[in-house]
Amino acid sequence: MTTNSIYHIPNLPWEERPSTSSDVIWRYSQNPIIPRDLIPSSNSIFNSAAVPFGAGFAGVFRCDNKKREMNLNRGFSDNGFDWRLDNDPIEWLCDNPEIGRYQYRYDPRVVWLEDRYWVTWCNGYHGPTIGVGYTYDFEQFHFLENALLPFNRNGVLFPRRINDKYVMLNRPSDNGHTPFGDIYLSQSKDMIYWGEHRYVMGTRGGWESTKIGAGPIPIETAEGWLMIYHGVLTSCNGFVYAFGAALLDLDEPWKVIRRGEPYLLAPQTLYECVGDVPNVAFPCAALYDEPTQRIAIYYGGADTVTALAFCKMDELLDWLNTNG
Ligand code: BMA
Repeated sequence: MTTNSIYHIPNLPWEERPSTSSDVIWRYSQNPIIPRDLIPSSNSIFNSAAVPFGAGFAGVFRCDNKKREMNLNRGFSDNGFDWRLDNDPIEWLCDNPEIGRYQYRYDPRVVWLEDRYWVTWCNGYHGPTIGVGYTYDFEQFHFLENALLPFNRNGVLFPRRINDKYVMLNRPSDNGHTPFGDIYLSQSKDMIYWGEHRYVMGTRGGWESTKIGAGPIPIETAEGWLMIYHGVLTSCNGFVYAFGAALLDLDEPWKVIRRGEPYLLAPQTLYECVGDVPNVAFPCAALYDEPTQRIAIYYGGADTVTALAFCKMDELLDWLNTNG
């Protein structure tokens, strides 16, 4: 057992597995937790990240507005289920106007790392790349740099340095809807200059045959880093986004120890199958309470709403053993 305090969240949002289910993962019965119109400005609120903050929770939310601009809004919650979001997007403080200029921002991830909350997102800079910023207090947000050259998406930081380097999963892509994509990892001494790129894993058949991308911040366990990731298949009706899990080596996290063959969760409910982009379940955050083994996963449904799913770490590791 690690004693990392980031894995002690006694007030983690939780609902027991329904008696009718024997699946390793189950959806919250009151999904979606965030409707598309929670704030007056929003067209849709999805693919968003939550972290413990103070006595409750804070988050960075993907809010596409009614002009269909993609941007990031701040939110707070007492219980992790009911959220209050700002109607206006976060204004990022940035010393460099060339970098700070807004083109688009989406799919945020947030992690507590050493002394602050780091935020990464898909940032428009002559094409999609990975924006890196931070906040100490969810009041002021600082935009540091773009980590990588376009085109890249799904930049996800590990919650601690590994071998004295910051580590970021990412997914090289194209300027459009990207009909390919494997997960890579990049390393940095300072969060600005990224290199020592390593290949982590690529597409396989079925639900993850077209492209894959890291989802929530990886969770450290005694057996390895638990990486929840999305996988995409191309049907005759377009892309279908599901998510699954793999275990990465603790010291050399580009080495895959185990990888689940079936998906964990695929779009099957109305709010996952119907919306602005049908058939999308897209996870961006997972909260873990080690004493109870509980995991709460925040995911976007159909590029329209935000939903929650639950599982238990010990059961998920068993599932990876038997299904990997
Ligand atoms: C990806 C990203 C996600 C989105 C998904 C499905 O390329 O744009 O934000 O959820 O497509 O549209």
